[in-house]
Amino acid sequence: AFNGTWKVDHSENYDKFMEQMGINVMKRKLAEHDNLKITIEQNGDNFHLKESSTFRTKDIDFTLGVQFDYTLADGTEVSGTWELEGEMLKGKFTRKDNSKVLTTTRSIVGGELVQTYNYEGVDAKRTFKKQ
Ligand code: MYR
Repeated sequence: AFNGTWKVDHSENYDKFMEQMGINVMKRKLAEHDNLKITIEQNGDNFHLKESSTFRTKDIDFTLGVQFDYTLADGTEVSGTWELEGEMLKGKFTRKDNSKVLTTTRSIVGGELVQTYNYEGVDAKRTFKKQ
């Protein structure tokens, strides 16, 4: 269900979320228009993602329930896992610099991919359309 190429369509409260993450206003302005595109290939518990945005292109491999390292577009390093709960992917990632936790989910809602984000009490959401 997650397989395919997904292009960001709109974001809600993403600026506030990034502000809570400690990202400065200039980077936030750029990130708001990052044209993020994610290609997802799921094979059982294994995922291969291609991320592309105005910041970078990146390949990501992870297995459900297995911890991996990831660097956010602003350089923040995190480590954590994705798990599947029902139809929803739930991610829990810990920042390496301050040990605080970022949680995120991905789910398909009405044919769109919805990703939610939470960090220190601030929620955001980005909606992606299938290409
Ligand atoms: C992935 O599945 O895409 C890789 C792991 C994702 C970890 C959490 C992503 C949160 C992104 C928040 C961006 C904050 C602004 C730089």
